[in-house]
Amino acid sequence: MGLFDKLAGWLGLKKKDVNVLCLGLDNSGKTTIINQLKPTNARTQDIVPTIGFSVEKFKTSSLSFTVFDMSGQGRYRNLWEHYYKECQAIIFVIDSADKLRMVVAKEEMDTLLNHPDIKHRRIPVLFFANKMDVRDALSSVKVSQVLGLENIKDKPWHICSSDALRGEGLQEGVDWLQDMMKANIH
Ligand code: G3D
Repeated sequence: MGLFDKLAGWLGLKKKDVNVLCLGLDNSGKTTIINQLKPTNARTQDIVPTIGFSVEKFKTSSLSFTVFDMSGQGRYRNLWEHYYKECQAIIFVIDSADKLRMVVAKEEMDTLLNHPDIKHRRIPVLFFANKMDVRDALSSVKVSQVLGLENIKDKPWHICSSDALRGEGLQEGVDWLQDMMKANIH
């Protein structure tokens, strides 16, 4: 059962649509996480593997996920930024074992949070410090320090360690995100 099934059911009753963006560098674990989260009856809507840029969308009647890589695709940036306007929640995935690229992840996160379509909105942002099972992976506290999350003052955010292969840590993050989204929907 997808971890978002309950929320999808609740949104269905409320007749509301919610778009969740799942972002992060390539290889951070986005696809693995989303496969665990997406509601069981979600359909893959479109996978658009244009050169250098691919977006995946999953949708149930009420909940949709848009997933894409933020790395190595600088010139496609305007294509992915197009999705910012419609999102109501963000999941940002970090490979806690990839210390070399953590600074790149931070740059991407800063650019995202300063984008005009994101900056002034109180969108909840859930961070997964993924691959916690890898030896030498940074703890969620350390990842949070490297990313400077304490500087995010204008949005609710939360960070969880996760092992997406085993599904560990995902439920805690999803519970937090669902609470935030429910609080925003009347
Ligand atoms: P992406 O969608 O962000 O590009 P993927 O990332 O979900 O495709 O994952 C990239 C690789 O990391 C995959 O390995 C996947 O199995 C692995 N991975 C994802 N999450 C975890 C985790 O929590 N722990 C560990 N150890 N590995 C993880 P492959 O070998 O298939 O490329």
